[in-house]
Amino acid sequence: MNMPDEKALRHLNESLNLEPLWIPFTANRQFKTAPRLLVAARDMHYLTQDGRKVLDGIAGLWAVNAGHCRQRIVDAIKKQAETIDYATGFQLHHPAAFMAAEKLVSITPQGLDHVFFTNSGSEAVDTALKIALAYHRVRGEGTRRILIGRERGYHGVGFGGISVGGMSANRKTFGNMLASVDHLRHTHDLARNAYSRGQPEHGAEFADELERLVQLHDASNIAAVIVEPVAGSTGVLVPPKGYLQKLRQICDKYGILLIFDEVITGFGRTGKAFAAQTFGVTPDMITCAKALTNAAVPMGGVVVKKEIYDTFMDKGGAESNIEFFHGYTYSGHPLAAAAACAALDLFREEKLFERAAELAPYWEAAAHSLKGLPHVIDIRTIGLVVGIELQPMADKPGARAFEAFLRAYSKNVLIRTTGDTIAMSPPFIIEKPQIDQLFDTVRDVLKTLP
Ligand code: PXG
Ligand code: PLP
Repeated sequence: MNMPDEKALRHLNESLNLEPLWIPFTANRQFKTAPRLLVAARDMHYLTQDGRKVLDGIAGLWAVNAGHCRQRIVDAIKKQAETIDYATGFQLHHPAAFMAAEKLVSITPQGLDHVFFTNSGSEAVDTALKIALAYHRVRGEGTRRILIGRERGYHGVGFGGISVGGMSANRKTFGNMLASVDHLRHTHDLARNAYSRGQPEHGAEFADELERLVQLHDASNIAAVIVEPVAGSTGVLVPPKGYLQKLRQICDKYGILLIFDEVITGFGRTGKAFAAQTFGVTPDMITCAKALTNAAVPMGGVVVKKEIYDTFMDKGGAESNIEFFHGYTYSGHPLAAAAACAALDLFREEKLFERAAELAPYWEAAAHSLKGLPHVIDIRTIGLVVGIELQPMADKPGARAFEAFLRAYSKNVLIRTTGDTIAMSPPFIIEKPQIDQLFDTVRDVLKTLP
C-alpha cells in the first residue's frame, strides 16, 4: 500500500478542513463531528486516517471487483494521462474508447453489441430512458412515452432515475419529476421467501402486474420497463424464480423494451459477467458502471441490442445527420476508457468472474450460519452478495443496522447498510479466511447490538 507514514497522517488529521465539502448520502453534521476517512487502499484493504487496516467487505461500493489499486489499471491510467488527457467525443474521437467498447460487448449477452458511454450509473440510466423514448419515436411509435420502474428500485439520482426509482426518501423532496411514469410492486416477500439461497421460490406472479399496467395504460403508450435484476441498494432483493422470464414475455408480447440496470450486478457479481446471463434472460438494454473500470475512473455505459442501434442508423436520414442528440463532455473519456480496458483484461486473465462463482457456495454457507442470531429476520444470498435483514428498533428505522456498521468499522471490517439491512459484496480476490473474518465480525457485532 502506498502508505502515508505516521507523520503524514498526523499532519492530515490536524490540517484537513472538513467544512467546505457537502458529502453525498451522508449525515454531514454527524460525520464532521467524528469523521471516518480512508487514506489509502490496496487489494482487500483500506487504510484509515488513524492508521488501521480495514477489510473491504463491500468492494468500495459494489464496484472494486478486482480489489484496490491493481497495478495494471494504475499503469494504464498513468500511461494514458501522459499520452492523451482528453479529446472531445463529439465529431472526433480517440482509440481507447473503441477498444473499451469492443472489450465490453465481448462479455455482454449475445445480441447486445453496441455501447454508449457515460460517466456514472445515473447517467447510464438517464441515457437508456432517452434511448427508449427516441427509439420508439424514430420507428414511428412516438406515443410510447410511459416508463415503468419498480418499488424499491434504485436507478441513481438523475431526474430520470429517481422518477422510475422506488425509494421514497430519494423522491419525496424533489417535486414532480418525470411525467408518464408508473411502477411495478417490489418482489420482497419475507413471509414466503425468508432465508432463501439464490433465487426465492415464490413470487413469479409479481410480474403479472405488468399485464395490469398494460391494461391500464395501453401498450401503445408504454416505452420501457426498467428493473435491477437483483435490487442492490434497497437491501439485496433477488428475483423470484421465473419472475424475470415473465417480465421478458410480457414485454415481448406488447413491444415494450426491457432494460436491466446492472450497475451493481454487472461484472461478475452474481457469478457470470452479467446477471442477465446468470438468470438466463436477455434484456434489450443493459446499464452498467462501477466495476466497468474497477471503479478507478468514473465511467458508465448503456449496452443496446443491435436492432436498437441499427434502427437509429437506418432511420437517421441523411448520412450527415446526428442520429441521437445526446452525449456527455466526458463520454468515453480517455482515462476512463484506458481503465476499462485494463479492468476488463484483468477480469478475464485472472478469471475473476469464475472465481466469484467458485467462492459463492462458501460465501452462502458462511452467510446463512448467522441465522438465529439476535435481531436477524432474513438472510438473502446470490453470487458474492448477501443481505442480512435486521428487525428495526421501534420508531428508529435504520438505526440498528447503522450501529452495526459503526461497530464493524471499529473492528476493522467495512460493511454497508441500507435501512435495516446489512449488505456485503467483497472484491472477488477475497480469500476464504477473509470471508470468515467478515462474517465472524458481523456475528460478534450482532451479539452485542442494542
Ligand atoms: N443503478 C443502480 C442499480 C445502482 O446501484 C446507480 C444506478 C447509480 O450509479 P451512480 O454511479 O450514479 O451512483 C446505482 C448506484 C448502496 C448504494 O448503498 C448503491 C449505489 C449508489 C449509492 C449507494 O447500495 N448504486
Ligand atoms: N452545463 C453547461 C453550461 C455546459 O456547457 C455543459 C456541457 O458543455 C453541461 C452543463 C453538461 O456537462 P457534461 O457534458 O459534463 O455533462
